Amino acid sequence: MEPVPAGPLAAERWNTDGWCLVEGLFSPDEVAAAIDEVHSLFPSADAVATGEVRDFNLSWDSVKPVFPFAGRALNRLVVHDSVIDLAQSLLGTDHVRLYQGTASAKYTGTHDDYEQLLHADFGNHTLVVPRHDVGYQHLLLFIYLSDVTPDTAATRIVPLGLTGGIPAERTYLDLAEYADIYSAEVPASGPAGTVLAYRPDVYHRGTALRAPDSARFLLHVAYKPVGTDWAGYHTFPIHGEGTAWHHFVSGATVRQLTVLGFPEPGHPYWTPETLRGVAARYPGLDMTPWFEAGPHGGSG
Ligand SMILES: O=C(O)CCC(=O)C(=O)O
Repeated sequence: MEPVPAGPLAAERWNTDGWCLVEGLFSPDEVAAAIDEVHSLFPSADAVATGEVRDFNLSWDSVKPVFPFAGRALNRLVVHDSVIDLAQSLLGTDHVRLYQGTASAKYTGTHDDYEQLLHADFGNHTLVVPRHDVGYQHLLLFIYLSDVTPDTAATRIVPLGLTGGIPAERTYLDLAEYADIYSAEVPASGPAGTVLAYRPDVYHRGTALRAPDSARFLLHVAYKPVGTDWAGYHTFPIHGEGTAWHHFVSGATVRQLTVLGFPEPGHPYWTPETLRGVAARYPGLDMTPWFEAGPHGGSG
């Protein structure tokens, strides 16, 4: 299935197949800057191929860098207006929250070949099972930061229509029992800058790189509707004392902060005291919209 612009066709695929490939969400410069920055987090394909890299954990289960990243280019994609627009449109609500932002790398010829069983991500994205209607669905995204082809570890995906009979609680599919489902998987290929959007009950699996001396880099990003406390992956307040967070906040928009759970201008949280305190905590953040919306009472 080829990438399409965000719009009715992408939405139809998301609703019918449970996944779609979206193109054109970012400018070429934004993609190029993010690729440069991801290379500062991970070894290059060449460095791995030549054996130069010795002290880097290349296995898939290694701890991965998470949002907020130290630079601006990756953060920009995670909370890009077009990504938030996509989340709002596919989830059918304006009230969305980012709940995952992480970067990953895979290489040709490492001891971990990255071949996975078909699985659905709700196993580690929610405490319950997926529900499809508005207000309950979540959106998982892979933002490609290298060209992704069947030989460079394109994720294999199965359209939802073929997996409807699988019991709702089954997160992993046995190779022999579900051989017919494995034979129906297709690669989610696309050039750097493409976004794979998929639902948490869509069966998919990671695969090995077969192209010589190659690497695949991507961002894993997920959004959910407000109020779905049973779904999650990271918490952001844990980063509140870090320089990456402060750097991010100093350039962030109201919309970007809102999807992270920061109280919106006009929210009852804001009192004269909290307005002053937050402004003091983040001297680089232009708090004009929060001050203009005013306080809601309190002790300040
Ligand atoms: O690497 C991929 O293509 C998919 C990874 C994945 O599905 C996972 O780790 O859960």
